[in-house]
Amino acid sequence: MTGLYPSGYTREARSVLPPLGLLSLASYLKEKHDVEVLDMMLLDHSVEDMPDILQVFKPDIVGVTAVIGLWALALEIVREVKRSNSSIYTVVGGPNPTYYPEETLSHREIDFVIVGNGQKPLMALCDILEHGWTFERIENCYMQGVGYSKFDCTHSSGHDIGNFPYPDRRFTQYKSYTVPFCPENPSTTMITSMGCPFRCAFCTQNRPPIQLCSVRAVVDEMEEIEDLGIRSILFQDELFTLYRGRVRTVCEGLLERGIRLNWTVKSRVSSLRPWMPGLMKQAGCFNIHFGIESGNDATLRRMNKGYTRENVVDVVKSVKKAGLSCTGNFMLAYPGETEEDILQTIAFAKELELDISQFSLTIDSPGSQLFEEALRMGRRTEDYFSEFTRYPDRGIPLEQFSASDRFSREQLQGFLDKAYASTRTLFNVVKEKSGGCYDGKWDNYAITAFNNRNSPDTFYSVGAEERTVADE
Ligand code: B12
Ligand code: SF4
Repeated sequence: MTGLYPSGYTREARSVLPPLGLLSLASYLKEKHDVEVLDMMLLDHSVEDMPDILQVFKPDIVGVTAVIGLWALALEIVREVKRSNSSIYTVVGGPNPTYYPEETLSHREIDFVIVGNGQKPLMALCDILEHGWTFERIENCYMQGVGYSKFDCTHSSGHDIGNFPYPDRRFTQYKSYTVPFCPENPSTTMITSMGCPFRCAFCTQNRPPIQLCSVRAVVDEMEEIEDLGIRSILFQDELFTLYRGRVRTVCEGLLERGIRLNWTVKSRVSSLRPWMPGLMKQAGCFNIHFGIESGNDATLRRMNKGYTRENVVDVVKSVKKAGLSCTGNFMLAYPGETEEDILQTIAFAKELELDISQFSLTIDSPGSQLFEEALRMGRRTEDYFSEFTRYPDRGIPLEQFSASDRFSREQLQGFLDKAYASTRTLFNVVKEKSGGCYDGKWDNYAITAFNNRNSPDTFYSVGAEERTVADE
């Protein structure tokens, strides 16, 4: 089986990160099946390369990861696989099919859709297809042509990330992943928990259950990463600092075993304990990333953030005092905000003197409380991600994303421009690290992910992911 990770950004200005989902699946499947993972983003492959790729790998099954932003591209890949060789089985999994399985399966080129953590259903599917057994119902797996009355994602504890082997990074060219803001490269990503118990109104990551890897598994995985010659790790946990005892034991484990890696985590202003930055620094942490979101206390309250501007100032100070760098994410044009409120947030980001600031326009993501409110108030009438999953060619214009209807498209763009021009951003880091030579456009600033590619004037702004994911 070959797992494909679609490519979607222009090369120069981005950090390419390993496809943890596919690597986790490959680690599990390799015990019984021949598996290859192709990171099309890393290798700069396009859909047009598919026929040649299939010639090389000669797969029986092709699995593709789908997140909403790259869904149009993922679907094109599946179509190209079927055009090149209709006898290859196509399987699609990942966050977007998990949220929208029925819409995903509405595309005839997809033979199977797997929801939730894919290890067990994918193994069962590969076993069946390999032995030529007739397809019987596999939990969390849906087959084309079968009329399902409902689509559910069952999550028993048997599906928790902690029950499966950690990702085997050797399935891709792991030394080729570099991240400009990491102190040393190569870099990789790691995830040790999924989910978050908080209830920020704009977020979709607070769905149960919370899944955790054991402390021992975390430290073992980091040791293997160090042995591979990788130097830095970006933790992708929504909230690494959620369980204090766990943070302490991971740090102590790293110190005891003498593991010297650079790492960065996402935290929440209200969940960082005063002792954490110092101990984390000793254990190799170089940066903490917060979803600060706003410089306006009224907006913070409406977001359900559970902290104030003043708390932010104290936490950022404590992080810097410990010698760590600090990254902050901000959301602009939250529903109810005036221009003055937005400018206050931009000014606050500047005042905090963060090492990196990231800004995004507020969207009311389906699945969030904000979206439910928009439905109740009649501002939304449909789940636009569901529509996009069914009809990706139509794209989603920026105006449709914005959760605020107070501003024109030009004004929204103006806020982003102002925010990025007046603070230190990732673009500055790339420029500095290249000795000032890098003069490209910071393309994360306007990701063309959701575009109908024929209409270049629609775009999805930076950090949508952080905005919904994370209290970084
Ligand atoms: C790391 C990350 C990124 C990285 C991706 C790096 C990479 N190469 O993977 C970066 C920063 C580039 C990124 C970007 C975006 N991201 Co992102 N990201 C995440 C994050 C924080 C962790 C993903 C991860 O590694 N998980 C760990 C692995 C083990 O889990 P997994 O990927 O879910 O995989 C499991 C299952 O999904 C399934 N599975 C996955 N793939 C496949 C494939 C097959 C064939 C099968 C059968 C099963 C299967 O099995 C896996 C193992 O159990 C998640 C949030 C989260 N906690 O998951 C958001 C998340 C995936 N991102 C999201 C979004 C929206 C985006 C963007 C579109 C944002 C934007 N501004 O454009 C872009 C898309 C572009 C892109 N390249 O992905 C959404 C997706 C929502 C959706 N409906 O699809 C998420 C869920 C966050 C959220 N709730 O908003 N992201
Ligand atoms: S924004 Fe962060 S803290 Fe808030 S619910 Fe989402 S993941 Fe949790």
